[in-house]
Amino acid sequence: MLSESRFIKACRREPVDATPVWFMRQAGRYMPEYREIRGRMSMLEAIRNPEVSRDITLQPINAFQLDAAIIFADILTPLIGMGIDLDFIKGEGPHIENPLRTTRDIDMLGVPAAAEALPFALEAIRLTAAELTPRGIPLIGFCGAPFTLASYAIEGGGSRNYERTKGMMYAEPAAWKRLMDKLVTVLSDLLARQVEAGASALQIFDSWAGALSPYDFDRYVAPYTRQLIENARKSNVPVIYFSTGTSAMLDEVARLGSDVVSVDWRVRLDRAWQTIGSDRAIQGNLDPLLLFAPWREVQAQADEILAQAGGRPGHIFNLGHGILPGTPVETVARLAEYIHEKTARLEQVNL
Ligand code: 1CP
Repeated sequence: MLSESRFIKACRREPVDATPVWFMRQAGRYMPEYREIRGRMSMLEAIRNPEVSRDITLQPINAFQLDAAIIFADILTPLIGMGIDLDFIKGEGPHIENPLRTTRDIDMLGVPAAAEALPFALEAIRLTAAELTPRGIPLIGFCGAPFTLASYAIEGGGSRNYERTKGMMYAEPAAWKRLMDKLVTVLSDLLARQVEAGASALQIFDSWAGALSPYDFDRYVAPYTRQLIENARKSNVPVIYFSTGTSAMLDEVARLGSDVVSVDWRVRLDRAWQTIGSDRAIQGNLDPLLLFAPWREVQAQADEILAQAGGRPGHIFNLGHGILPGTPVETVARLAEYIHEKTARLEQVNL
């Protein structure tokens, strides 16, 4: 049934009645309903409570015309089960008390099964899919990519220059390989279990891959990311690879083998598609900052993206990165509606 949904059809490059839309980080602080829940509990408490996770996941689905939901969780929670002491600090973001600094730290990391380390995450997917399936809306399961997760685990939080991460990569290649292999094992299991629990598609977030040169990406990172994608595709659901800042190495990105490539706004969608190849679906690519602009500007730039997609099957409208806190809710609502209206009309014209 969900294979007939716009979103899944577009992932498979089948024709659709209107371009599907969802927004990365569509559940979050810009929504008053979300702030209300977070006023009562911490980020980790919310993630560890399957009913709360379900309720937050459904908030944007109930508020806007979206064609897919993404489970409320975080890319960093799998690190906890591996032995990393993670917390989310208010106003600062993720913080790790015991970052990986030595090869011994890497050897000490556990490789737990998702069913043991993240039972709440799988239960949240079961509860959410039970609500969404009758409504015909697919649920996206996700994980972080090995490089992006390693960067948090090694730096201890967000980073500007990734000094320690690259330092480990260059100076301790054998330990780096062991770390990447452990992450691929943990993440492959997590993705497979998410599909078993009811996820209809999988997205791999490689938010910081753009910090790498094409050489480093190919040599130190891509083999592991490719392996993760290959493992994920065995679950027979579409796999989306998302990254930012990678527009100068989209050929390398395409070679990772995902069904859908998510691109940011630093590249024209039509050029990105040319590089990636017409045998792949493409997701993107409005600058999330545009949602703060007057509607005429949002509309003009959304029109431009749709024109670049050119009505070809396999376009999923999204942002190039997550919705920012403070984004006007009305613009999010209006944009989702507008994409549907505009592309439904386009199809009639084409007929
Ligand atoms: O709708 C959704 O997408 C919600 C589910 C979700 C997802 C897919 C959350 C909830 N986080 C993520 C992925 C995630 N987490 C990524 C990849 C996507 C991206 O690049 O935006 C990354 C890098 C993280 C790490 C993380 N978690 C950050 C970024 C810090 C940095 O280094 O810049 C932050 C601030 C968090 C906390 C977090 N996770 C999710 C939310 C809604 C929040 C904010 C918590 C809050 O303030 O209430």
